Amino acid sequence: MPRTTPLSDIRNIGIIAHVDAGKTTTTERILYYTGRKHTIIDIHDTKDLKTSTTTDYLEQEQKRGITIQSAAVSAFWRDKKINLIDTPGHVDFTIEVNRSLRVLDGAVVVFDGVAGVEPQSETNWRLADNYGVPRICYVNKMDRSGANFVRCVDMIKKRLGARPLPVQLPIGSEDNFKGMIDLVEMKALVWDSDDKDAEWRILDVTPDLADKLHITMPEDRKLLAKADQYRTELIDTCLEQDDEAMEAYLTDGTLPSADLLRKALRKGTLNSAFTPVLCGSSYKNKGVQQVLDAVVDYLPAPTDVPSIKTVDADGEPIGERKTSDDEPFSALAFKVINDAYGALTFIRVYSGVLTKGASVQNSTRGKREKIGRMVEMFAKEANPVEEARAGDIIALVSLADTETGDTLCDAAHPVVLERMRFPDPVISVSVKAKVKAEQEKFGSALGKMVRADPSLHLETDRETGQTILRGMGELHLEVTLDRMRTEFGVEGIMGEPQVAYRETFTKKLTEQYIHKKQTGGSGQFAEVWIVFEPLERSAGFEFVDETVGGSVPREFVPSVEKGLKIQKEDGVLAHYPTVDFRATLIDGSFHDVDSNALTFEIAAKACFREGIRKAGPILLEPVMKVETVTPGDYLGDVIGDINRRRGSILDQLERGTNIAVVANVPLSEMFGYIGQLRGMTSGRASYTMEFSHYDPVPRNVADEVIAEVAKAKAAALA
Ligand SMILES: Nc1nc2c(ncn2[C@@H]2O[C@H](COP(=O)(O)OP(=O)(O)OP(=O)(O)O)[C@@H](O)[C@H]2O)c(=O)[nH]1
Ligand SMILES: [Mg+2]
Repeated sequence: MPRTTPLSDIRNIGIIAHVDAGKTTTTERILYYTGRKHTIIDIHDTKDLKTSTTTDYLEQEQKRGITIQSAAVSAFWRDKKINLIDTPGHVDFTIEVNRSLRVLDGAVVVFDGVAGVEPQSETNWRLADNYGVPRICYVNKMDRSGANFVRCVDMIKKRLGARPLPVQLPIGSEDNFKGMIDLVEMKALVWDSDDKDAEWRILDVTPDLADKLHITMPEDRKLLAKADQYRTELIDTCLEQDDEAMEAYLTDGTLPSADLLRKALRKGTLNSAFTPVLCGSSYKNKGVQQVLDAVVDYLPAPTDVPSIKTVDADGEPIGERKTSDDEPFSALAFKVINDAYGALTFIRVYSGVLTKGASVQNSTRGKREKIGRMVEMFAKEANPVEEARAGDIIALVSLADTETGDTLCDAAHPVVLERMRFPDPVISVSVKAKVKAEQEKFGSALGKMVRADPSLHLETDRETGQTILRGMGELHLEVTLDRMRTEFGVEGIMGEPQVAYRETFTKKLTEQYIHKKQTGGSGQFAEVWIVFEPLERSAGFEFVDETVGGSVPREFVPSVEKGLKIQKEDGVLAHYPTVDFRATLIDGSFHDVDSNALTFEIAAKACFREGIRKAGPILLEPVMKVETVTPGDYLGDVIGDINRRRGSILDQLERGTNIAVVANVPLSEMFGYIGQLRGMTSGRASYTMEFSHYDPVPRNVADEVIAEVAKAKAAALA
């Protein structure tokens, strides 16, 4: 089967932004204007679950009115095939933006015309920088009260350190937003109604435009009066991209044609010399078709971006694979989901052709995969396809071993493609099935959720045996459990975030214990002498036998060790495990009849309990290495807050326009940090943390912890 859409006619793009900027609203319009659907559903009409937008089809998305997982759709515009991924803006689901940007060629960055550049737009912008994704900016919500195009462009420059280049100017704003001046054609596009089917009129940009259209706000009129100035800036910037046009302009003042300008805009966008900025109101159906034009005109086809890098076992680049049907097959699995069709593995094909029934190599895992059903996804709808070619994004049904981030390739020409990077989960809770009988079903569903989401981690707590789920934030964990209910029919419950304390002691001492009991005829007897000494942090537990002359018979020494091992797990202060010490058995005595393995085990346990109580026992707590990235304005507040959390500052580093504060902070003080940090910095700071080491808990804090554990124990026994 020959190729149906030439590679140059494909646009693989993502829509990225801060939460609520209007990505899904815009996507919904794109599908309408390209004829992929006949009605438009608005976000606020989906809460009763009776209807949903095309891309926010999950129950959790409908109810909360936010996007949680990215969804792929495709549409044709001016004979170009646009494959589009609508991504979430909430920080907890950042993995979805991350993996989308990894496989997309270009992006539309949406801004709320009132709020401008928000934290998640900043984070996503940097992600796009990392992946080298060319983008265009769309200042949406121009109809909202307080919308300000110029301020937004200014923030793109200052906060993102980008070079924004307006290719449109809004005509009016708020209630009086009428359309925009197309600075490339130098024409005014004017809508007379908010109706989704309203056509725009095309007017000349004349000095009386503002009067004619009843634009009254001074700011809006001022901007229109500057149209020529903006047009000049556009032309000058475009000429930088085109030597010939520059030459013509300099010799006889020839102004470049609109077509020439568009070509230069495309070139400059692809090499990230600048970022074109458009404006509109998706909700009021103004400017969306123009965004589609810009996607076609300025964003890259798969062949316009650098070839995908291939890497060695250490992830170091060793070569590249050209985007072409004629190269051997290679693709990257960037997402696995579980749905009605079973496990679906989304892949982006970088080279070659994949046909149904083929056998390919998973070069990341060294396994073979047989390609069964292949589908093109349209949000939740799967449409079977027979083959996929370079540049395509499709899903494979029921692969055996392929996980997110794996490379699939022609076994005769194996390559591993550049890896994906995942964020580290920072919050953990214990989880279990609501109904005990469903624990197994719960476990298997949880396994599937974790497989689909690399920003979730699952582990079993060694001490409590509890299942611990780690994720990006509370919403992330909450949504994960709720999706298990709707997608796998099993309900779970979540515990409070917990800190794993430990115990140790500070003094070396020798303890003697005699276990002696006389019950009727037979008795129990064992005597042990044990030296307890503290060791350095992380040394764990050591047992040494130094007895001589059979004071403790050889066969009973392991019983002493066993007794200590059991007892040390139940520390003398608050029942936490005791760590970092050595116990040396130096002496003892026995009775021919009354001594046995059990009596020595009992004696060792008691010896530990009695001894450690006198050895200056202390509580240890996990300390996290925390890195908080904040704009300089909030540095003082951030540091003050870390100090209040018993933290110690290790370092301050420059991070672009921000400062990274590196500190050690006890884990117990980190609960609720994200909320406090966001509040303190208007949401502009972020943090990550990882385990560093255990440290003694200060006396007053330890007393509280010990009292609390005692209270909980008492409550459990009552
Ligand atoms: N006034 C106005 N409201 C808009 C516009 N575009 C979107 N909205 C509203 O903004 C809210 C959020 O829109 P969404 O499309 O869900 O935003 P999103 O960027 O997809 O949000 P997330 O996916 O959760 O990050 C909804 O209530 C929309 O109706 C606009 O142009 N004007
Ligand atoms: Mg959305």
